[in-house]
Amino acid sequence: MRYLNHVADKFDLRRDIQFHASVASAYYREPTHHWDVTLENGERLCARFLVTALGPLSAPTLPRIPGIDSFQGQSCHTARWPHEKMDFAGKRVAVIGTGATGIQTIQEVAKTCGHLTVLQRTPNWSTPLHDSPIDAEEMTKLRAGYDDMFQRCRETFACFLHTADPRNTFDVTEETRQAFWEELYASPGFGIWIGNFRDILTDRAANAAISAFVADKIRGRVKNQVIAEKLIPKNHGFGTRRVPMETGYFEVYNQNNVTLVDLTETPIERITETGIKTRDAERDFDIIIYATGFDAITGAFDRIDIRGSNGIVLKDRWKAGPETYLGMTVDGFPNMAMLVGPHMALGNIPRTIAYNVEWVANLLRYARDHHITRFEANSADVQSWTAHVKSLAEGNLMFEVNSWMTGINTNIDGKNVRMVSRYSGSAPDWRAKCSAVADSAYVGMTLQT
Ligand code: NA7
Repeated sequence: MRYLNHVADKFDLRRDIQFHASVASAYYREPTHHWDVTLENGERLCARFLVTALGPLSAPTLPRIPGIDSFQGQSCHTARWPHEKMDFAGKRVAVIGTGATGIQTIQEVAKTCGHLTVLQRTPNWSTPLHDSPIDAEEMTKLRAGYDDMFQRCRETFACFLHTADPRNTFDVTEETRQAFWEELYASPGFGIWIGNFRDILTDRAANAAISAFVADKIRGRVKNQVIAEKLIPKNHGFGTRRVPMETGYFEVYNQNNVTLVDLTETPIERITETGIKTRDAERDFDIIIYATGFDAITGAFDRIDIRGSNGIVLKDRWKAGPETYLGMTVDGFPNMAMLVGPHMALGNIPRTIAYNVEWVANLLRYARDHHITRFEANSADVQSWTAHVKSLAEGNLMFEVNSWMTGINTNIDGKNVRMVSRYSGSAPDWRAKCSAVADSAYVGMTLQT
């Protein structure tokens, strides 16, 4: 927050931002080639071009559990965390959800609470983050290396410093493999996921081997082996969902003030005025934290009534999965460009978004300089880009499991069928394709004055 405020101040950005402006609808007007945008407070705005910057993880979802409004204690979704400090000392706290957010929340709350109850539906493969304070000397070194770091992030598959090891899992001996995995498990950051053998997400045997390695680590860290088994995922392999990074997460279950409730054995029946009723017990809580995730990638678009030419509704257009050109435009929605929309390379978003912003800004600059009043992706090119994105997902084990990355959200109607909503090729490939389009005066799009 401090950093974002610093950037806003440094570049004097606030004068160009209208805060507390929730957009209710955006309608494209064909006769005049412009967008009419209406805010929830009724204010109306008019613009030639509409750039969406909605974020892939910005539409939080609460679970569909009866009685959720009846709880009299304190409760919140993790993405709507109160600005005032929450005090857990001596409190009975429940956390629902064990994704990346739940895991970070659980390991912090467990430090100070009276009693913590974790309500888990699906465990996730979590590995150590190993972060630590950076001293002045190291910071100086890091600062001196910024140019190299940014250059490396431009070159790697997912724009991270880490990138896949060129070897396959079974190219090396068992001894070398185990030593490599031990090294990754002991290293900071995403290395064990992003910097692992190149085939861990495409070869089932390789994926099973790294999963077995991480499962043993969990068994070694959790004293009660019945609980350890509950914390080891059984319905998906390591890395096929976003790997939550943790600091002391598994050790939390060795504390006697922490209880793990397995919702597959005893599902939640309702939230009551005083707590949570599962099939086998009723527990009272002072605080309930919903770490239940997001209607990801397309969810924030679905929450706005976006209508293109001929009144097509974007939500309907994308019912069976998003269709885009380059992840930045959609046919039927002229003059609309997306930042971090579906079908673009995600990876290290702060890095990929920089290119995304430049590409869109260049398109708008080109339109201004060439007196273009209307641009639209051609339907055939949207179809072929979408087919290309889907073909990249083939054989990638991440697309064979339920997760926010495959568009599954059990708390929303119509989000129960897996879809390919993100580009899974390399970021350099994606950028090269997008740059080729821009360099050829926007092949695949129709531009009109
Ligand atoms: P996630 O990763 O989508 O996790 C949401 C968690 O909430 C997950 O464990 C879900 O279990 C659980 N959940 C959702 N609905 C329910 C209901 N109704 N009952 C019980 N449990 C439920 O969201 P995060 O916020 O943790 O992380 C999102 C991304 O943000 C993360 O990957 C990073 O990239 C940043 P399920 O697995 O569906 O059984």
